[in-house]
Amino acid sequence: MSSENSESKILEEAEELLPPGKLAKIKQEFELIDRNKDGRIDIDEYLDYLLASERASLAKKFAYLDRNKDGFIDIEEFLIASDPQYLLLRRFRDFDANRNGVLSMSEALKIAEEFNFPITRDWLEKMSSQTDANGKKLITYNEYLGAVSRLGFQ
Ligand SMILES: [Ca+2]
Ligand SMILES: [Ca+2]
Repeated sequence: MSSENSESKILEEAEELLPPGKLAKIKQEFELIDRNKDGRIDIDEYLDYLLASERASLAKKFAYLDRNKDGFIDIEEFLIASDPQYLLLRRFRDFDANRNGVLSMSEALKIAEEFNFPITRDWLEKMSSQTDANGKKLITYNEYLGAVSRLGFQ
């Protein structure tokens, strides 16, 4: 764009080049961004405009992460947001009463039901490497996470 082109000349030309209505839309957006109406967009006007829409979408994300809707993201909510497996691991530990890192097949299946994982006993037994004193299959945290992620769940 050469500097001798006046604004009206540029707009005239654009009118001819663009499909009807398009220029009006672009002008409207330009004027919206150019808050002090000096016919140019400065860096602050540009950033304010773009950050405003970013703020709206981040505010939505914040509301989603604030699971108990108290207006804050606490460390637990942050953990859940940061590690998709955290909730699952925590549930696993709830069931693992003696904290030895393994669950029975029926406990593992109960968790699957809670999280709506389409996991069958057969599938879990296939992933399991351990048995209890009675020869019944047990599943570890890692085996369980492996079984879940192989089904395409996080
Ligand atoms: Ca301006
Ligand atoms: Ca909260």
